[in-house]
Amino acid sequence: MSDPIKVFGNVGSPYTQKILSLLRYKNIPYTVSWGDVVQNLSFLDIQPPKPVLLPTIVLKDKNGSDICKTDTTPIIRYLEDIYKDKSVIPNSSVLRFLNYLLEDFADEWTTKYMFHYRWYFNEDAENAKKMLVLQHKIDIDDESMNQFSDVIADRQINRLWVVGSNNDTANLIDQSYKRYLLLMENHLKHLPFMFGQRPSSSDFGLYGQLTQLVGFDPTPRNIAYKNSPRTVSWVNIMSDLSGLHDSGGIGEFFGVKGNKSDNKSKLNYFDDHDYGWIDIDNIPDSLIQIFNEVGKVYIPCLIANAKAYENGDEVWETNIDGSIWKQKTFPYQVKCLNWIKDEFNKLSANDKKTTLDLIGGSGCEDILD
Ligand SMILES: N[C@@H](CCC(=O)N[C@@H](CS)C(=O)NCC(=O)O)C(=O)O
Repeated sequence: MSDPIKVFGNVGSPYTQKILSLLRYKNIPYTVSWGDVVQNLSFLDIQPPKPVLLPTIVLKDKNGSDICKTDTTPIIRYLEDIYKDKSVIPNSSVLRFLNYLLEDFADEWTTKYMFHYRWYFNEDAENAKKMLVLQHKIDIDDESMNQFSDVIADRQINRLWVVGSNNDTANLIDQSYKRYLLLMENHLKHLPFMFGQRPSSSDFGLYGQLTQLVGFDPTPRNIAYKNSPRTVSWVNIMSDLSGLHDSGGIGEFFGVKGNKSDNKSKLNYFDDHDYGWIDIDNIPDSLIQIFNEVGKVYIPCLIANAKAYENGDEVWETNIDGSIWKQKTFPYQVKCLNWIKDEFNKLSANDKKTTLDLIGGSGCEDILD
């Protein structure tokens, strides 16, 4: 067996949870080190990446040397090349693009829910600041815990404006989160995953943020339990999909009707064939509705942010869904926008048309030309 992949991250980091769940699903051996990434890397004589992000993953290259990687979206594509079984990237180029866009929405927009609820309300901030210290060192004394908690809370609360959480945007974030939960509730009535009977990389992205929203911070947890029991259960299921393969899992386990033997023999996610993905001629409306939310809230941000970056403006504001959205210009999200466009431009003219027929009118088309 190849050396386990080393994951360095935190329990309270949604992107760490995203990658760990994906590694479990793909049955890729790993070890995880919780806590201070730089310190943990130093124990192994591994140089930290620049910038250090959670998670940082370390794997062996072909020559057996350690390579350090950050940023889950490219990491997942890198792993797909090495570990071909149980692919999380749909074969159909149209679905592949939609999955890319949804993963980006998960990583860059639903993380705004996460960061906002964690630090905006006092009750959540009081919870988070203690938990984040305790997850680093469970046996820390109370005085030190309180000291470190205050340092963490100060740092993070001061960064709320970076993600666009402030008094002007709080209501919009809250409304978008509640709509998103209802959209998930509705979609999960029809399908167990975003793009069918098997999880895609966007499922893991959405899951990562939801681990925190549903399992860590009191305010969004209460909202989720009230508004979407299916999302809450989905998060628990998503946490470990290591057995979802071959004839296990979906049939009896998920209660899918028509458990015929010919069906069963197709339940094979080990090879990268098409089984389990939705058919692009038969995309459920519940999925299209999710893209309506992407187009309503996230796409205007990407556009305004890129414009501000081009003009050298440090902050920008725009109108989203009838409300003002204000935030700091974020160079990384200019890259996100360009990567989405690159993915779209990889499509044939026909596939571009199919994509636009599916999500045209959502607002997503504003960045796809
Ligand atoms: N796009 C990155 C985002 C990773 C990220 O931003 N992680 C957060 C923690 S959840 C982080 O490391 N923030 C920098 C910091 O806390 O200093 C990914 O997908 O991995």
